[in-house]
Amino acid sequence: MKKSLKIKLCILLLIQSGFIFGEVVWRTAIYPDDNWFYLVPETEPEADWNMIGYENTNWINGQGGFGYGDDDDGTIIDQTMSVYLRKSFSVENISLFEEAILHADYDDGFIAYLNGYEIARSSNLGSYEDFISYNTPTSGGHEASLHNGGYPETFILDSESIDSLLVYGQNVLAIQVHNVGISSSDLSSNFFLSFSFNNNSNYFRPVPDWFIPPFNFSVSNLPIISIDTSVCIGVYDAYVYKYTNITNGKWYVGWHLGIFDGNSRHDQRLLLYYKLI
Ligand SMILES: [Ca+2]
Ligand SMILES: [Ca+2]
Repeated sequence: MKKSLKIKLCILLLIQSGFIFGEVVWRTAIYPDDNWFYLVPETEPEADWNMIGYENTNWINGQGGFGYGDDDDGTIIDQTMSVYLRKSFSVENISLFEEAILHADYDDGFIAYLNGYEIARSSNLGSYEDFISYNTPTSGGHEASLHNGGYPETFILDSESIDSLLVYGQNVLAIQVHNVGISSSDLSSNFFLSFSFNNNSNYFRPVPDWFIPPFNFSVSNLPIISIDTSVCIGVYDAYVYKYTNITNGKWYVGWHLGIFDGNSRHDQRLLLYYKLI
Protein backbone atom coordinates (compact mmCIF):
# COMPACT_ATOMS: atom_id res chain seq x y z
CA MET A 1 0.00 0.00 0.00
CA LYS A 2 1.31 3.43 -0.89
CA LYS A 3 2.44 5.51 2.07
CA SER A 4 0.12 8.43 1.22
CA LEU A 5 -2.87 6.08 1.06
CA LYS A 6 -1.91 4.60 4.45
CA ILE A 7 -1.81 8.11 5.93
CA LYS A 8 -5.22 8.96 4.46
CA LEU A 9 -6.69 5.76 5.88
CA CYS A 10 -5.17 6.49 9.30
CA ILE A 11 -6.70 10.00 9.30
CA LEU A 12 -10.04 8.54 8.24
CA LEU A 13 -9.93 5.99 11.08
CA LEU A 14 -9.03 8.70 13.59
CA ILE A 15 -11.92 10.87 12.43
CA GLN A 16 -14.32 7.94 12.61
CA SER A 17 -13.19 7.06 16.13
CA GLY A 18 -14.03 10.57 17.37
CA PHE A 19 -13.45 14.10 16.20
CA ILE A 20 -9.85 14.98 16.87
CA PHE A 21 -9.04 18.64 17.43
CA GLY A 22 -5.54 19.15 18.72
CA GLU A 23 -5.18 16.54 21.45
CA VAL A 24 -8.83 16.64 22.40
CA VAL A 25 -11.20 13.89 21.30
CA TRP A 26 -14.94 14.50 21.08
CA ARG A 27 -17.41 11.62 21.46
CA THR A 28 -21.18 11.54 21.63
CA ALA A 29 -22.93 9.90 24.59
CA ILE A 30 -26.52 10.55 23.60
CA TYR A 31 -28.17 10.76 20.20
CA PRO A 32 -31.73 11.95 19.69
CA ASP A 33 -32.71 8.73 17.94
CA ASP A 34 -31.58 6.60 20.89
CA ASN A 35 -34.27 5.04 23.03
CA TRP A 36 -35.36 7.50 25.73
CA PHE A 37 -38.04 7.46 28.40
CA TYR A 38 -40.70 10.09 27.71
CA LEU A 39 -43.87 11.44 29.28
CA VAL A 40 -46.66 13.50 27.71
CA PRO A 41 -47.97 15.04 30.94
CA GLU A 42 -51.61 15.67 31.78
CA THR A 43 -50.70 16.91 35.26
CA GLU A 44 -47.54 18.43 36.71
CA PRO A 45 -44.73 15.83 36.79
CA GLU A 46 -43.30 14.98 40.20
CA ALA A 47 -40.69 17.46 41.40
CA ASP A 48 -37.82 14.98 41.14
CA TRP A 49 -38.62 13.92 37.57
CA ASN A 50 -35.22 15.17 36.38
CA MET A 51 -33.11 13.49 39.13
CA ILE A 52 -30.96 10.38 38.73
CA GLY A 53 -32.91 8.24 41.20
CA TYR A 54 -36.38 9.06 39.88
CA GLU A 55 -38.43 5.93 39.20
CA ASN A 56 -40.10 6.68 35.89
CA THR A 57 -42.63 3.88 36.13
CA ASN A 58 -45.34 5.73 34.22
CA TRP A 59 -43.06 6.83 31.43
CA ILE A 60 -42.83 5.18 28.02
CA ASN A 61 -39.64 3.96 26.39
CA GLY A 62 -39.34 4.78 22.70
CA GLN A 63 -37.12 6.09 19.97
CA GLY A 64 -36.48 9.83 20.09
CA GLY A 65 -37.13 12.51 19.26
CA PHE A 66 -40.71 12.86 20.34
CA GLY A 67 -43.02 15.24 18.55
CA TYR A 68 -44.86 15.80 15.31
CA GLY A 69 -44.54 17.83 12.15
CA ASP A 70 -41.44 18.56 10.05
CA ASP A 71 -40.76 14.83 9.55
CA ASP A 72 -37.94 14.89 12.12
CA ASP A 73 -39.40 12.75 14.92
CA GLY A 74 -38.56 9.17 15.91
CA THR A 75 -41.86 8.73 17.76
CA ILE A 76 -44.98 10.65 16.80
CA ILE A 77 -47.06 11.79 19.78
CA ASP A 78 -50.44 13.52 20.07
CA GLN A 79 -50.55 17.30 20.04
CA THR A 80 -49.34 18.60 23.39
CA MET A 81 -48.03 21.67 25.16
CA SER A 82 -45.01 19.75 26.46
CA VAL A 83 -43.14 16.46 26.49
CA TYR A 84 -40.61 15.36 29.13
CA LEU A 85 -37.59 13.21 28.32
CA ARG A 86 -35.02 11.18 30.28
CA LYS A 87 -31.93 9.42 28.98
CA SER A 88 -29.30 7.70 31.15
CA PHE A 89 -25.64 7.19 30.31
CA SER A 90 -22.82 5.55 32.22
CA VAL A 91 -19.58 7.20 33.38
CA GLU A 92 -16.63 5.22 34.74
CA ASN A 93 -13.70 7.64 34.92
CA ILE A 94 -14.69 11.28 35.41
CA SER A 95 -11.06 12.45 35.32
CA LEU A 96 -10.95 11.70 31.58
CA PHE A 97 -13.86 14.04 30.83
CA GLU A 98 -13.17 17.63 29.78
CA GLU A 99 -15.94 19.75 28.28
CA ALA A 100 -19.45 18.83 27.16
CA ILE A 101 -21.73 20.15 24.45
CA LEU A 102 -25.47 19.88 24.34
CA HIS A 103 -26.71 20.29 20.78
CA ALA A 104 -30.38 21.23 20.81
CA ASP A 105 -32.57 20.96 17.75
CA TYR A 106 -35.99 21.82 19.06
CA ASP A 107 -39.44 23.21 18.47
CA ASP A 108 -40.37 25.42 20.27
CA GLY A 109 -38.51 25.64 23.59
CA PHE A 110 -36.77 23.52 26.23
CA ILE A 111 -34.97 23.29 29.56
CA ALA A 112 -32.23 20.66 29.94
CA TYR A 113 -30.91 19.22 33.21
CA LEU A 114 -27.89 17.05 33.92
CA ASN A 115 -28.49 15.00 37.08
CA GLY A 116 -31.17 17.50 38.12
CA TYR A 117 -29.15 20.68 37.53
CA GLU A 118 -30.12 23.05 34.74
CA ILE A 119 -27.49 23.15 32.01
CA ALA A 120 -29.32 24.83 29.12
CA ARG A 121 -32.55 26.67 28.36
CA SER A 122 -34.04 28.27 25.26
CA SER A 123 -34.49 32.04 25.46
CA ASN A 124 -38.28 31.78 25.03
CA LEU A 125 -38.94 29.86 28.26
CA GLY A 126 -38.18 32.10 31.25
CA SER A 127 -34.84 32.66 32.92
CA TYR A 128 -32.23 30.41 34.48
CA GLU A 129 -33.72 28.21 37.24
CA ASP A 130 -37.26 29.59 36.73
CA PHE A 131 -39.80 26.84 37.31
CA ILE A 132 -41.87 26.22 34.16
CA SER A 133 -45.05 24.17 34.61
CA TYR A 134 -45.97 21.47 32.12
CA ASN A 135 -48.76 23.51 30.47
CA THR A 136 -46.71 26.68 29.91
CA PRO A 137 -46.30 27.77 26.29
CA THR A 138 -43.10 29.33 25.03
CA SER A 139 -43.10 33.10 24.62
CA GLY A 140 -42.29 32.73 20.93
CA GLY A 141 -41.86 30.14 18.23
CA HIS A 142 -38.63 28.38 17.33
CA GLU A 143 -38.09 26.03 14.41
CA ALA A 144 -35.84 22.97 14.44
CA SER A 145 -32.90 23.24 12.01
CA LEU A 146 -31.41 19.84 11.22
CA HIS A 147 -34.29 18.69 9.02
CA ASN A 148 -33.58 21.72 6.83
CA GLY A 149 -29.83 21.10 6.68
CA GLY A 150 -29.13 23.67 9.41
CA TYR A 151 -27.03 23.43 12.57
CA PRO A 152 -28.52 22.91 16.04
CA GLU A 153 -28.02 25.38 18.86
CA THR A 154 -24.94 24.75 20.96
CA PHE A 155 -24.59 24.89 24.75
CA ILE A 156 -21.17 24.25 26.28
CA LEU A 157 -20.41 22.93 29.76
CA ASP A 158 -16.87 23.68 30.95
CA SER A 159 -14.65 21.23 32.82
CA GLU A 160 -15.55 22.68 36.24
CA SER A 161 -19.23 22.06 35.60
CA ILE A 162 -18.47 18.56 34.34
CA ASP A 163 -16.48 17.75 37.49
CA SER A 164 -19.24 19.00 39.75
CA LEU A 165 -22.20 17.46 37.90
CA LEU A 166 -21.07 14.04 36.66
CA VAL A 167 -21.12 11.06 39.02
CA TYR A 168 -19.65 7.61 38.74
CA GLY A 169 -22.13 5.12 37.32
CA GLN A 170 -25.50 6.19 35.96
CA ASN A 171 -26.07 9.84 35.00
CA VAL A 172 -29.22 11.26 33.47
CA LEU A 173 -29.95 13.94 30.91
CA ALA A 174 -33.53 15.17 31.46
CA ILE A 175 -35.29 17.68 29.22
CA GLN A 176 -38.69 19.35 29.20
CA VAL A 177 -39.74 20.49 25.73
CA HIS A 178 -42.54 23.02 25.29
CA ASN A 179 -44.68 24.13 22.39
CA VAL A 180 -45.65 27.68 21.51
CA GLY A 181 -49.30 26.62 21.70
CA ILE A 182 -51.48 23.52 21.91
CA SER A 183 -52.64 24.02 18.34
CA SER A 184 -49.13 24.47 16.93
CA SER A 185 -48.57 22.18 13.96
CA ASP A 186 -45.14 20.99 15.07
CA LEU A 187 -43.05 19.86 18.05
CA SER A 188 -39.47 18.55 17.94
CA SER A 189 -37.10 17.29 20.63
CA ASN A 190 -33.77 16.23 19.14
CA PHE A 191 -30.84 16.52 21.55
CA PHE A 192 -27.22 15.34 21.38
CA LEU A 193 -24.84 15.21 24.35
CA SER A 194 -21.13 15.01 23.52
CA PHE A 195 -18.00 15.10 25.67
CA SER A 196 -14.36 15.91 25.02
CA PHE A 197 -11.55 13.81 26.48
CA ASN A 198 -7.93 14.55 27.16
CA ASN A 199 -6.75 11.37 25.54
CA ASN A 200 -7.80 9.10 22.72
CA SER A 201 -10.80 7.76 24.57
CA ASN A 202 -13.12 5.11 23.22
CA TYR A 203 -15.94 6.32 25.41
CA PHE A 204 -19.37 6.50 23.77
CA ARG A 205 -19.78 6.86 19.99
CA PRO A 206 -18.42 8.99 17.14
CA VAL A 207 -19.77 12.52 16.87
CA PRO A 208 -22.33 13.45 14.18
CA ASP A 209 -20.82 14.30 10.81
CA TRP A 210 -21.87 17.96 11.13
CA PHE A 211 -20.12 18.33 14.48
CA ILE A 212 -17.89 21.42 14.88
CA PRO A 213 -15.70 21.47 18.01
CA PRO A 214 -15.73 24.69 20.05
CA PHE A 215 -12.89 27.16 19.81
CA ASN A 216 -9.90 26.59 22.06
CA PHE A 217 -9.09 29.97 23.61
CA SER A 218 -5.94 28.79 25.35
CA VAL A 219 -3.87 29.86 22.33
CA SER A 220 -4.65 33.05 20.43
CA ASN A 221 -2.96 35.78 18.44
CA LEU A 222 -5.51 38.16 19.94
CA PRO A 223 -5.45 39.45 23.53
CA ILE A 224 -7.25 37.08 25.90
CA ILE A 225 -9.42 38.88 28.47
CA SER A 226 -9.52 37.48 31.99
CA ILE A 227 -12.57 38.40 34.07
CA ASP A 228 -12.72 37.70 37.81
CA THR A 229 -16.30 36.85 38.72
CA SER A 230 -15.60 35.96 42.34
CA VAL A 231 -16.26 39.52 43.55
CA CYS A 232 -19.60 40.09 45.26
CA ILE A 233 -20.87 43.57 46.07
CA GLY A 234 -23.75 43.29 48.51
CA VAL A 235 -26.32 40.99 46.95
CA TYR A 236 -24.93 41.77 43.51
CA ASP A 237 -23.01 38.86 42.10
CA ALA A 238 -20.98 39.26 38.94
CA TYR A 239 -20.94 36.36 36.52
CA VAL A 240 -19.70 35.35 33.12
CA TYR A 241 -20.28 32.31 31.01
CA LYS A 242 -19.31 31.20 27.58
CA TYR A 243 -21.84 31.36 24.79
CA THR A 244 -21.78 29.77 21.39
CA ASN A 245 -24.53 29.52 18.89
CA ILE A 246 -24.91 28.96 15.21
CA THR A 247 -27.92 30.56 13.68
CA ASN A 248 -28.84 32.06 10.33
CA GLY A 249 -25.56 30.85 8.85
CA LYS A 250 -23.40 32.76 11.34
CA TRP A 251 -21.26 31.25 14.07
CA TYR A 252 -21.40 33.33 17.22
CA VAL A 253 -18.96 32.89 20.06
CA GLY A 254 -18.49 35.02 23.12
CA TRP A 255 -19.54 35.55 26.69
CA HIS A 256 -22.49 36.70 28.69
CA LEU A 257 -21.30 39.33 31.18
CA GLY A 258 -23.53 40.66 33.89
CA ILE A 259 -24.68 40.87 37.45
CA PHE A 260 -27.33 39.08 39.47
CA ASP A 261 -29.21 41.37 41.89
CA GLY A 262 -30.79 38.63 43.95
CA ASN A 263 -33.93 38.51 41.84
CA SER A 264 -32.95 38.66 38.22
CA ARG A 265 -30.01 38.77 35.91
CA HIS A 266 -28.87 41.83 34.00
CA ASP A 267 -26.51 40.75 31.31
CA GLN A 268 -24.95 41.79 28.05
CA ARG A 269 -23.47 39.60 25.40
CA LEU A 270 -19.97 40.18 24.13
CA LEU A 271 -19.97 38.42 20.80
CA LEU A 272 -17.75 37.75 17.84
CA TYR A 273 -19.19 36.02 14.85
CA TYR A 274 -18.03 34.20 11.77
CA LYS A 275 -20.01 33.75 8.60
CA LEU A 276 -20.08 30.04 7.80
CA ILE A 277 -18.68 29.09 4.40
CA1 LIG B 1 -44.36 24.19 17.50
CA1 LIG C 1 -41.18 17.45 14.76
